[in-house]
Amino acid sequence: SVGFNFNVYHTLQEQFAYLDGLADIPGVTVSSIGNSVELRKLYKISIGNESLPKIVVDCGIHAREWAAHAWCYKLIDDLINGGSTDMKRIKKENSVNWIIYPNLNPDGYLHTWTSYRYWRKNRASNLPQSTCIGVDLNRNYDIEWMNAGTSNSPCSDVYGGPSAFSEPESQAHRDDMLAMDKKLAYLTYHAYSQFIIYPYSSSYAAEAWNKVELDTVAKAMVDTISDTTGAYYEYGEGAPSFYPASGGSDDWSHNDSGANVPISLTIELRDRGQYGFALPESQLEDMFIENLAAIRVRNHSLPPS
Ligand code: 0X9
Ligand code: ZN
Repeated sequence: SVGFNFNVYHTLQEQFAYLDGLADIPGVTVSSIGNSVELRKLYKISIGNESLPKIVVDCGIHAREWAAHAWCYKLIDDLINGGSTDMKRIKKENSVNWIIYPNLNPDGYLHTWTSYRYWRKNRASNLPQSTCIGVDLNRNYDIEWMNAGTSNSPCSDVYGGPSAFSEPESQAHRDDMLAMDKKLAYLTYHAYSQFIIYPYSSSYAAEAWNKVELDTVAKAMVDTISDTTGAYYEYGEGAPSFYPASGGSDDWSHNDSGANVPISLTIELRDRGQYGFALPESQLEDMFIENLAAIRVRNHSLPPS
């Protein structure tokens, strides 16, 4: 990671070079869970002993949300190097195996660098139905698929795809999640809004079995953020407090017909709309500080580095 500046946005090539460089570090495993539509790797980073309970984190389901990708790289670095040079933190946090998918939509991300900064979806061809490209991966999971806040038009930015789990990116994520045991939490990072969302978003009727616990954790996270940098984040149940939108990775991960992870949250990172997806790099440092604190509110409380 020598030379990798976490406080700036990186090209896909730089991201992949950084990830490949992690393979030499003891206690860190770098793998690929499959390929994207355009056959790029879907990286998975495991930090800590793989027999331990897991906290699963992903970033970059939506291509244009660059704050999220930046966050995953910072988290990886903090888990490996935070605290000291002799991996003191990795040892202290060895009650958890951290699983991080730092970029679940690499084709879309590349497109935001080369062609169109505000691309959201993957880069699936929708031929012969349409010449419009892409499926919204966060409408493609099998949880009330195509029910709400989504579209069956391939030209829409919230196109849910021809069927649930039609996309190689969501399929690979599903298969890897289902293959892992002892999952304590699933945290999927998006931008922007400064909002922590818990299930369900898929409909107003659906209710998480542990809604009280989810609400308590989300509140603790936003309080920690506020105490750390003073940033104002909101929190709440998806459909009523954010908006209804079905087929999301958070709801699928929580549901017992999906990955069955008790704590499942979408964290919408900075900002609240001033710069939106084009968050200035100058805000990344504070965003990291507040979210490094927030992600540790639960079992593994360590001071932020
Ligand atoms: O609409 C989304 O997919 C997320 N917001 S974003 O602006 N990053 O696109 C919110 C996802 C909340 N969870 C579900 N709708 N399941
Ligand atoms: Zn998003």
